[in-house]
Amino acid sequence: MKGLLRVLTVATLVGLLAACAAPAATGPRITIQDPWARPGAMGMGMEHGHGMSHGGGSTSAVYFVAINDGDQPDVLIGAASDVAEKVEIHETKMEGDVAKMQPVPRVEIPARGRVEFRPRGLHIMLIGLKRDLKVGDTFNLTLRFEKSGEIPISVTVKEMP
Ligand SMILES: [Cu+2]
Repeated sequence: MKGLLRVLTVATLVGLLAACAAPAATGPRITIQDPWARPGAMGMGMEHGHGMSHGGGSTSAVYFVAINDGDQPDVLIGAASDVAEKVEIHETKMEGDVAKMQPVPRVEIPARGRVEFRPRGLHIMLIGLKRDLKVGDTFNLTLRFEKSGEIPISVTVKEMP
């Protein structure tokens, strides 16, 4: 009886230790590196967020590198900013010689991985700018992740490289 009790106690202790250690060791850990946006001007007239290019009009696009140091994936599911009427996750794809943008509902950031948002690839589209975005300006953008929740970032406006 005494032996059985001891085994049970040890088993309970091991179980408790595992339960305590688990939450700290698992989960995604997202950081956003070098967020920047191309310049854009507040515009009147029609939206052309889904045109052939990012040139002109009242749109801009935000680029960065999403890094996940955690041991579980996370998923970017949306973004918001005060500087635009609409903020969407987009991807540019080549169809023959034509670059086409399309909205993307989810972007997975793999465990211990990274995803680059860059010109001619994934980007955060700002549609219907409410103010001019000039080189050197900064503005706030909030990225929404499935597990990590909202991550606010400060974006700097830069000339397209
Ligand atoms: Cu776009």
